[in-house]
Amino acid sequence: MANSSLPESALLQSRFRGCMLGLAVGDALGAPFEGAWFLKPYQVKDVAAKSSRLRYTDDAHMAIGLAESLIACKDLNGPHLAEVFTKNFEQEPWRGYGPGPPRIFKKIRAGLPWDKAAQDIYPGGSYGNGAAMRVAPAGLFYFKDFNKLVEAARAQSIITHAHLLGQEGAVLLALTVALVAGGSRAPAAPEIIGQLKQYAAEDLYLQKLKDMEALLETKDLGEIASKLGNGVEAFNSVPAAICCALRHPGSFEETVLEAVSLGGDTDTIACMAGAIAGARLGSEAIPQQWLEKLENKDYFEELAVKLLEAVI
Ligand code: F2R
Ligand code: MG
Ligand code: MG
Repeated sequence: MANSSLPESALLQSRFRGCMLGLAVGDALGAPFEGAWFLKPYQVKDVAAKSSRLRYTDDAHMAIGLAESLIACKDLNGPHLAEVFTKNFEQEPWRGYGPGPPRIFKKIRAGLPWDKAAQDIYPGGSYGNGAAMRVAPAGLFYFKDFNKLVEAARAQSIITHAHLLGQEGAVLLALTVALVAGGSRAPAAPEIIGQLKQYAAEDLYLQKLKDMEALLETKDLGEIASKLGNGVEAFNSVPAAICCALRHPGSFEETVLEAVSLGGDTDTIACMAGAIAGARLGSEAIPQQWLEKLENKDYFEELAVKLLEAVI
């Protein structure tokens, strides 16, 4: 993509659209395979080609909620966001939510404070990937200020994911989105990994970031899944999603097809990888045949435009 030749505002608009559309397309492509073993990219393409609609799940649904709240409040507002997440879930509870969030939304409705309701849902809180899968709009919104980005990524996490490992996954994903969306040219993989290491406080993520460096060129997807993970835990999915995006810096299609091909939590890994690839390459890089079928495509674009208007 020749994005670097576009004027700055058009470039940013393309990247913001690319991120919001990319996360939804990735989620929808991966959704039919969630929990599957390894796949071949052509299997993923075939299922998408035969589908009349590409339907997204809780991942993109919660990203919509985060974008709506950031746009309405012009900042991360915990109580407002908790209300938006809860209301959106109540309107569309069939989107395939993880086990924890619906229980938390009930507690919020029963009057528990937004930053307390998730504390005892699992021992130490949830380290599921639910906080990371939805965080990309915060990466866009705070792309100019990494301190605020980290604070916001954590604040949006604690509504449902109190565990530090759940929060750190969200921080790393949001930072990656900001790094590729923000500059005149997206940094190369070693530079991105180096920056992420500076923000990784937990040894588990630091080790996986080190492992990622050695996996950028491998042809063995099994090695990626076994070293970085492909599961529902944040630490077993965020590194894999970042790795897929860094391995294919010039292709949205290759990024998301690889993310789904890893198997496991396919919708979520592809959602996060799609957010990064879309933010890097812009909306023009997303195959038209997928965009045409994407459920609520116009709304994802509208949110992207409003997010950008709120930050420039
Ligand atoms: N829910 C699903 N997939 C199930 C199938 C859906 C089906 N296709 C359908 O259409 O209905 N996917 C979605 O859930 C994942 C995000 O989950 P989230 O929001 O993080 O939920 P939760 O419950 O907080 O955590 C998920 C699991 O992680 C483990 N876990 C978390 N913290 C733990 C802790 N402290 N100790 C032990 N285990 C912990 C638990 O197994 C949780 O159930 C995404 O994949 C999204 O797509
Ligand atoms: Mg899902
Ligand atoms: Mg999932």
